[in-house]
Amino acid sequence: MAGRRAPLRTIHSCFPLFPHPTSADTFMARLTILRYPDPRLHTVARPVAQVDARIQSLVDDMLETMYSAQGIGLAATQVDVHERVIVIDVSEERNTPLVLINPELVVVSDEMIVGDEGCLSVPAVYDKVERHARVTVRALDREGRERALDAEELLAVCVQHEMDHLRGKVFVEYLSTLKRNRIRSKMLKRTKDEQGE
Ligand code: K1U
Ligand code: ZN
Repeated sequence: MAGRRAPLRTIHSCFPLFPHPTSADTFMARLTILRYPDPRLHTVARPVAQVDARIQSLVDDMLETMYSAQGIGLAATQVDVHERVIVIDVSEERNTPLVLINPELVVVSDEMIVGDEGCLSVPAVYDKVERHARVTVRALDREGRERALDAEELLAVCVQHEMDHLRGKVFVEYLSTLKRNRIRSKMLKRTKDEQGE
């Protein structure tokens, strides 16, 4: 079937996605998460050229980092790697990891929702952001296979938040200048206090 592509498997948000290696299978490292207003958070990520052992190891380290920080998502930008890689797990049980490599939004709903967001790069700050209620994303998985993901509710919000990171955008940039400046000062003070401890 030269020239014809196999149909994409659609990932729905309610069933386990990609096997997640346990620490018995592979060594996973906890990475340092950049903190706002670090200018490296505004770097635009480049596409992954090949899903190889280096990228799989990055994915595993990002999952380890996300789980240990009790986040529901993490973009490679946040760990100072500027390639288009995202990990997400919005399951209650924390056992449904999602890996999105070179993600592209292919469909977004007209309906918008407003919800509270947080960010591991802006700890202890939560505020309301407007997002598309539903999105469809195409991406490669940890094995380099093309997938499509239909997402709604928290998963849709998280996908949009993480994809913003890949284009160098942090959620506080949706807030007013006044709020953003307050957050910037708070973060700088906290980092300074921690370094003085
Ligand atoms: O990208 C990140 O920094 C991770 C971020 C993802 C996210 C949370 C909430 C809405 C959109 C995207 C977090 O995991 S923040 C911490 C967290 O677990 C959380 C915060 C608020 C609501 C739900 C979860
Ligand atoms: Zn974030």
